[in-house]
Amino acid sequence: MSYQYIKLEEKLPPKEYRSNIEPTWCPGCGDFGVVTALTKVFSEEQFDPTALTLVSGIGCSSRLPLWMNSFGMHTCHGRAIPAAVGARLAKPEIPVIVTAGDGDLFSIGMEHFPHAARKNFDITVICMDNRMYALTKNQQSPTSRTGYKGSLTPYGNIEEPMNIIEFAIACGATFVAQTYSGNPKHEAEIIQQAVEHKGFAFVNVLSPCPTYNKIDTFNYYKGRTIDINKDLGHDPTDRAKALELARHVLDHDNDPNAKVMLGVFWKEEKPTFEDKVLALKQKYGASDNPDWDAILNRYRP
Ligand SMILES: Cc1ncc(C[n+]2csc(CCOP(=O)(O)OP(=O)(O)O)c2C)c(N)n1
Ligand code: SF4
Repeated sequence: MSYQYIKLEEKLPPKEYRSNIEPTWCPGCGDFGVVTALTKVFSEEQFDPTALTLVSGIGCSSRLPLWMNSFGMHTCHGRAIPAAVGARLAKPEIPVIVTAGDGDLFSIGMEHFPHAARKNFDITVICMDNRMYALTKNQQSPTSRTGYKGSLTPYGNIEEPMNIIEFAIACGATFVAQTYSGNPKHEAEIIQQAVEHKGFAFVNVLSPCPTYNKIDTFNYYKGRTIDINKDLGHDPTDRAKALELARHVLDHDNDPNAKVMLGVFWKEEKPTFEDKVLALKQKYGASDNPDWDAILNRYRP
């Protein structure tokens, strides 16, 4: 018992998934890579633009749904996940994808992530991780490295960055991966796997901000990345190994010999929240068009 996505009978070219609004992002912004990857994936998956929802919060990255030909929700800062869950429950045959920043998802919006993950709603959450707040002009975020100099940390960030890969696995996400905007092929492959995954899928996209972040740049990542699945043979169904690798995902911040790990860390098959609701409905014969008056009358004095 499972919901199936609405699909087109034939593929649309990737460009058909772009809206006619010109992106206002700076030239060279890593977030462009996510737009390209998504249009490619939507075309491959034969998603119907009129049956597809992208949800974001607030931030440079969160503008993404504006550039796309699909339904889009630009919610309040940090509230993309609950809005996405609402859309998902209302129309479970429509794919729902969250596209937001590291600040939006892991700072102000943090409380939503663990509960959506453990309940295993069938949504894909894509974090465009530039390791700072860009829209508000360069403050440190939960993923900023120690020592990062932003507008509020002129002497360098005294905090340690949050390991969001380890966190996502611990929260119960059933698909956890990391990719990089400088590797479009890998990025599209990983996002496609996440979208096809039945359950809560989290993809962290390392997405440089050339305007403000002068450390976590395309140049920094060049030659530093390693594919944990192809190069290290990591089996994403091995939880102990997934957690062990995830523990070291930020080692490169302090160790020039450590690699930036890309790939699928963790994947497990579990019933989704929506499928459990469907099973209950079928078991107890619940109607999709109930007699609301009869139900309410039971509670009327
Ligand atoms: C309730 C609320 N608090 C604060 C802000 C200000 N604000 C807008 S975007 C943002 C951070 C954006 O950072 P991130 O999500 O990492 O996205 P980026 O701009 O880096 O892509 C903040 C603090 C806001 N818009 N609303
Ligand atoms: S400020 Fe940074 S994150 Fe925002 S659009 Fe420009 S390059 Fe992209």
